[in-house]
Amino acid sequence: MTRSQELFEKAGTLIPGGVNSPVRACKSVHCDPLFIARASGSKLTTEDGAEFIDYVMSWGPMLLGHNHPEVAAAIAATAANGTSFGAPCRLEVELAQAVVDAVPGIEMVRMVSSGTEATMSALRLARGYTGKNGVIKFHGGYHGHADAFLASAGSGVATQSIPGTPGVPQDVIKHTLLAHYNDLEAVQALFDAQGDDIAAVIVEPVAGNMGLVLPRPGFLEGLRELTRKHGALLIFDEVITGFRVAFGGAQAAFGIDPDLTCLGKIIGGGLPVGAYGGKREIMSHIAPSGNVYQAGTLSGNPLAMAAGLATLKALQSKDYAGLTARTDAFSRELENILRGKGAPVTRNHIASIFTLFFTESPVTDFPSAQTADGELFVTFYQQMREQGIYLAPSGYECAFTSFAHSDEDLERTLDAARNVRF
Ligand code: KE4
Repeated sequence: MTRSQELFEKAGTLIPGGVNSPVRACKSVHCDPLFIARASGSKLTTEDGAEFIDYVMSWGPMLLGHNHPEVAAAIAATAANGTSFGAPCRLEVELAQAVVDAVPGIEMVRMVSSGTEATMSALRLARGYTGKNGVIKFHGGYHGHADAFLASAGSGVATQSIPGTPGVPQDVIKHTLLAHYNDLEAVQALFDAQGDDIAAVIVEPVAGNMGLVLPRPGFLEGLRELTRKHGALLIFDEVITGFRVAFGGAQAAFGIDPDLTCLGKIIGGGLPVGAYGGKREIMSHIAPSGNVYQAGTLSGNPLAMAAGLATLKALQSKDYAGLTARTDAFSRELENILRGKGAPVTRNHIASIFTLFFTESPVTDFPSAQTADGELFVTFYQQMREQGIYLAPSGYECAFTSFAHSDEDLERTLDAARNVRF
C-alpha cells in the first residue's frame, strides 16, 4: 500500500468519503486520491515522494504557482503578529482597496471566507435590495453549495451526478429558475413569465464548472439589458475568472458592468478568502450600514488578507497576454495530439484556462458538454496521471496553467499525451 492509500483508508473512517470536498475523491475517474505533502511552482509532491506537473492549481487560486516566495513571506511575517483578532485590521483595508482599484464593477467590497459565502451573501443582498425572491442560474453553473444554487449545478454536483438537490427544501428551490448557458431567449421567457419577482441573474461570465464554456457574443450584454429592464441585479460569479481572465476579471475583459461581483480563489492566494462587492448604493444595504445581515468570524483574517495582497501585488507585473498565448498554443497542440489518436476532441480556451472535451460537437452549454465521452476522459486522466501529469479528476472541471509553468513542463505534458493509448 502507498502512503496515500494508507491515509485515504484512515481518512475514510473519519471524514465522509475520506475528503473534505467531494470532487477530490477522484470517484468518477476510478482512482484513489493522491495525498499531497508539498507544492512549489507548477509541481505537487505526494506523501510517497512522487512529483506531478499540476493543472488543477488548487482549483484556480495558484495563478502565481504554488508557494510563491512573496506570498509565503507575507504569510509568515503576518503570522508573527498573531493569526486572528476578531477586530478590524489594516490588511483588510489594503486588500479592499486593491480589489476596488482592480475590478471595474466594485465600488465597495465585503470579505468572507469562501466563494460559497460570497455568492450566498450576494444573492441575499440582491433579494433584500430588490424585495424580490427569484434567482436565475444556468444549467451546469456552479456557485458553491448554498441551498439556492444546488439546482442543476456543475462542478462536483455534475461530476457526481447528484440528482436534484437532496437536503434542500422544495420551498427554497422553487425560487431558483433555470436556463441553459448562452440561451438568451430562455432568460427572456423567464422574465416575461416571472420578471416582477426576479431579484437577480447569477452567471459565471466564463463558465468553468461544466468544463470551460465561453459566452457567445451578445449573451452577457443581453443579460445586462434584461436585468436592467426588469429591475433585477446582474451578479457576476468571478470566483474562477476574477484576476485570471484578466487582472480586472472577465468584466474588464468583456466590458460588462455587473451590479454585484463574487470573488474567491486567487484573491486569497491559497488561503480561505471570498468576497462580494459592487455598486456603493447596493452594498450600503449590508449590515451594519444597512439591514441585510451577513457576518463571519474569520472574515478579513489577517493571514488571508496578507496572502491575497501579496498575490495581487505580484500579479500586477505579470504578462497575462504571454501566458494566454502559451496556454493557447499548448492546449491546441494537446488537442492535435489526441485527435491524431482518433479521439473526438473539442477545445475551449481563454486566458490560462482550457478544457478538452472528448466530443466532436462544439461545447456551448451543459447539454453539449454532456455529449463528451466519459470513458475516453477516464483513460486520458489515468494514463496522464501514471506519467506524472495531475489533471482535474472530472470532465466538468477546467485545466489551469500558471505563471510558474515552464516550457519544459508543457513539453513534458505533450510528450505524456503522445504516449496515451485509447
Ligand atoms: P468555494 O465555496 O468552493 O470556495 O467556491 C465556490 C465556487 C463559487 N463559484 C464558482 C464559479 C466556483 O468555481 C466555485 C468553486 N469551484 C470548485 C471547482 N470548480 C471548487 C472545488 C471544490 O468544490 O472542491
